[in-house]
Amino acid sequence: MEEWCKTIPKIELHAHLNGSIRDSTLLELARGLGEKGTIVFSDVEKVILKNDRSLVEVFKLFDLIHLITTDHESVSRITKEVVEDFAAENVVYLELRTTPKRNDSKAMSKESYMQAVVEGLRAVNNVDVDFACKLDAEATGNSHYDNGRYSGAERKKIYVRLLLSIDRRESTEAAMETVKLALQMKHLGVVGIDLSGNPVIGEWKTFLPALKFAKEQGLSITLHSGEVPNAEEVHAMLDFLPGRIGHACYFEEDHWRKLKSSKIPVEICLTSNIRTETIPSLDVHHFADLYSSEHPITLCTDDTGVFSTSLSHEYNLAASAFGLAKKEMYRLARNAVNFIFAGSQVKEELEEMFALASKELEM
Ligand code: 6MZ
Repeated sequence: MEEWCKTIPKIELHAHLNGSIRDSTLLELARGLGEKGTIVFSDVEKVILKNDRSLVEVFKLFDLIHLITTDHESVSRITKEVVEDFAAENVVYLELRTTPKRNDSKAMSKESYMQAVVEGLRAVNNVDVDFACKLDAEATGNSHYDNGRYSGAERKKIYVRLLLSIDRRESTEAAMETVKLALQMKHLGVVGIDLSGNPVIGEWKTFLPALKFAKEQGLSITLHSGEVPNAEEVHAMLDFLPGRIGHACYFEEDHWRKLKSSKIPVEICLTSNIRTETIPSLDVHHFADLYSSEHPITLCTDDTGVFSTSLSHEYNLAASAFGLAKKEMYRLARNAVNFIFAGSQVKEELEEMFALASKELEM
């Protein structure tokens, strides 16, 4: 089944760039810093290779990852590799999110950080990357799936769109700076804003002005919601009516009611939730209830590197944990087209590609 899950076209809507770094790349970059004496490699190696981490430890690991990766060259390299890795397992549309960062010691601004991400997209060469937003009228429509194969003979194609993350550690001004940068970068495939970071830090009211502004300006919004118990914040987030929400682990009865009536799609990250113990086991995961009540959901990886997972693995996990057959898995994958933040032209091309794929897939 995992092999089959690899062959189906898939859509990834919740992947953090630095959380998706390859272990081998992280170790190589860390070794380099160890040789320069910036870090003690043997200490860092233990942290990187440790597999089970609580939510608190995950955020400590992110601080370490950022220490190792925040220079322009590494950001470009990681972006290139992450896109290649998703494409290799037949992800056909990737919404990649990342937190624009300043690093004065490397003369890095939020803008130059994002330029490095775009350089990384341009550097991908073993798959065609469609990342710059075309206006519908300008779209060429020369889909790479015209020959009746969605993968295989011709070069593969992956659509990549970017979401700029606001870290919950940031101030209102810093959040606003990120939104303005997103607006400036629309022509480079930035389609929205994400709110993420350590869920025990920061307050909703700090980010709200920037998120409101983003919405008014036509950016799509996704919010990490309910990663820790915070009933009031979850209500405020649902009232905001974001385009999607991520996780929804600590939701209470009235949150579920509100979520279901508003039909906000949920990005489900099974392995991440289990590893960080925000959900005790898959048999009590909210996937089952949302799936059976036909609420819009999409399977995602969150952080392939940090949680040693892949989107195919997440699909396989869902199939076995919730007893879903191939047809149902295919439908789940295809349904995600409805929740992407890119425009109607991309949606149509993806629909067409899924239709072609269904003729070839054994189901
Ligand atoms: C909340 C998360 C996260 O932005 O440097 N991030 N935020 N919950 C999660 N679930 C475990 N996983 C990742 O990628 C890493 C950053 O993404 C957010 C955190 O802010 C983390 O520092 P970028 O590319």
